[in-house]
Amino acid sequence: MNTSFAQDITKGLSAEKKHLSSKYFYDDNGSRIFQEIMQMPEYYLTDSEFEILSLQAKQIVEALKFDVSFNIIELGAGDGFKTFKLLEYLVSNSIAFNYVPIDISQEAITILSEKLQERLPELSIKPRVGDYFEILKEAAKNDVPSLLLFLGGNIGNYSEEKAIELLSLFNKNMKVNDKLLIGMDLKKNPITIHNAYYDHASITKRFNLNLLIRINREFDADFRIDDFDFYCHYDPSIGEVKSYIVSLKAQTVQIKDLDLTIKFDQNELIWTELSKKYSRPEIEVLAQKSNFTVIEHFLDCKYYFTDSLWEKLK
Ligand code: AVI
Repeated sequence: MNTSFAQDITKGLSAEKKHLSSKYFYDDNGSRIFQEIMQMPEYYLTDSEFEILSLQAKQIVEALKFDVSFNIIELGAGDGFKTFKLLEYLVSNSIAFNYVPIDISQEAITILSEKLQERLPELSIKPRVGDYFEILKEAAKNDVPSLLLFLGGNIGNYSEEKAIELLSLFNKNMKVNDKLLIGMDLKKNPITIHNAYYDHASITKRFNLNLLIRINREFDADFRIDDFDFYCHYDPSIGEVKSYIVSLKAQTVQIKDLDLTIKFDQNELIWTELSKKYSRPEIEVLAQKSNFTVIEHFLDCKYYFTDSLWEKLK
């Protein structure tokens, strides 16, 4: 049994205000639904970041100011689709580097490595499966400068406190002058943001409800999926999209393997996800609080998203 998931379900569904973490969205099925989300016309984040890495690879590499061979360590590499353009630029300009993609999924890493070897045969790729920090710690031991990639806007799924904790941990496992390129979604017209999460085809709804399907399968629970719905809300004054699962009626759910009976009132919510949107000053503060300095922001042409280049301070 996945024990941290079990503990989080017990704690989250027994709380006065029910909650479940979006980190549990990504079982095989959830990862597939997320691929669908990234292809939706409303989900501008992926296209914006792809544009940045396609059109500004040269500027990003110049801003690194690494004058020797370096490592590019990608945290949560997934299918590596976005990173491809950056790697392609480096390879075609004969710049010396190793690409170290890290992911918890062996399957994702195998597919990524095969694809890259086929499309960029000259690329030096050293894929790793496992815990980010173990691998980062090892990388920090050698003298080779590193560029860490944390793309896709994933930092936005952490509360401010957790984001600072995570970024400080990255920082602790980096060498002075190492760089971090971090993808962050920017504040913009609230309707654009609302539509990216409240999509017409209800793919984001499926993404959320898949969490209940996952709990049914892994813990022998009896959530009746049709008796739940999805709601999300963007509050532009604080830059937060919050997503929820809504119980459509008063009902009781058994989670047999956890010996739990959960009661829901009609319209009761389970908070599932935070997707934070940032202003540039907020990004500066986040960098400072985790011992980085912002070198430069690389924005797409609509100013929707930034790949922000940070440097570890002494
Ligand atoms: C992975 N993460 C940055 C996505 C986001 O935009 O918060 C996950 C997601 N949730 C709903 N749609 C996409």
